[in-house]
Parts: sequence; structure tokens; C-alpha cells
Amino acid sequence: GVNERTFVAVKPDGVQRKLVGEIVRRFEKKGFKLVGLKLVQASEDILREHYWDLRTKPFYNRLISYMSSGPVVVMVWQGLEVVKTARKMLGETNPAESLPGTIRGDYCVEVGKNVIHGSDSVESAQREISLWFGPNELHRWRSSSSQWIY
Ligand code: YYY
Ligand code: MG
Repeated sequence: GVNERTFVAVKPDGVQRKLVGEIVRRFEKKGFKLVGLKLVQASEDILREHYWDLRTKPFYNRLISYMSSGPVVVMVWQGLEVVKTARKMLGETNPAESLPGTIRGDYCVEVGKNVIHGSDSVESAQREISLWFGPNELHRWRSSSSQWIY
């Protein structure tokens, strides 16, 4: 429904490359509602939990050190089918397979520096949101434009 939520993170390379504003802009203009946002230096503990499913992959250690190499901007976006739609807006995991018009298709070239994370399912989103955000950091507010979106 319209209260579906997803977790999106601008990775350290995205922050360094000044893509935060552009990425927030795309989600805002699409019509999704921002319910949480913060700049954080992720600990290895939180990253190991976040990427638990990938712990046996050959790129796992490099992934953890990349993700802890600088601050990330973590956000929660809400709206109808936001999990699936955000993944489409991101593009494919490998930027080389991402179409122009997607964030990874437009702003990066290598899988190991693909600038953004987005949850892959509603269940992952719930897990990731509760990992990265406390309940007091998620805001309920009435969007004045919601009647023009829904
Ligand atoms: O969800 P998504 O980020 O698109 O891909 P995942 O398969 O969950 O992998 C997480 C993360 O790991 C990916 O964004 C980059 C990195 N990675 C990598 O460095 N090399 C790979 N061959 C696959 C993934
Ligand atoms: Mg993933």
C-alpha cells in the first residue's frame, strides 16, 4: 500500500562525488515521501549485519571496507510499491548493465563503486530500516501534495 517503506543509502563514493542532492531530488520528484534521513559513519558491525547474506562472497571484505571508507547518507522513503520502484530507479547491481536514466546507469561505472544501495524486498527493507534507524528517527507527516499523487 501507500505506507510501504524502503531503505536507501548513498554509499561513500556517492557522498564524495556530491550525488546526495541529485539522488534525494529523484526520489522527491518521483512522488515518494521522505520519512528518515541522516549522515552516518557506518561501523563494521552494522555493515556486517546489513550485508549478512553476502558474508561468504569473495568480494565481501572489500565491500565492508568500501562501505566504511567514509560517511553514508541513509534514508527511508515511503509510497506505493516503493521497494520495487526504487530498485528500478537504481538500475542493476553492475553499472555497466544499468540503463541510462537510472542512478547507477547515469553516475557510476564499476560494481565495486556503485554509489547507492536500495532494499531488494519489503522484508529486507523492514530489516534494514530497523537496523539503521531508531523509531524516533522515522517521521510521520502529512504531505501537502499527496492528493495530487494518489
Ligand atoms: O542489491 P545490490 O546492491 O544491487 O547488489 P547485491 O547483490 O545485494 O550486492 C551488494 C553490493 O555488493 C553491490 O551493490 C556491490 C557489491 N558487489 C560487488 O562488489 N561485486 C559483485 N560481484 C557483486 C556485488
Ligand atoms: Mg542487495
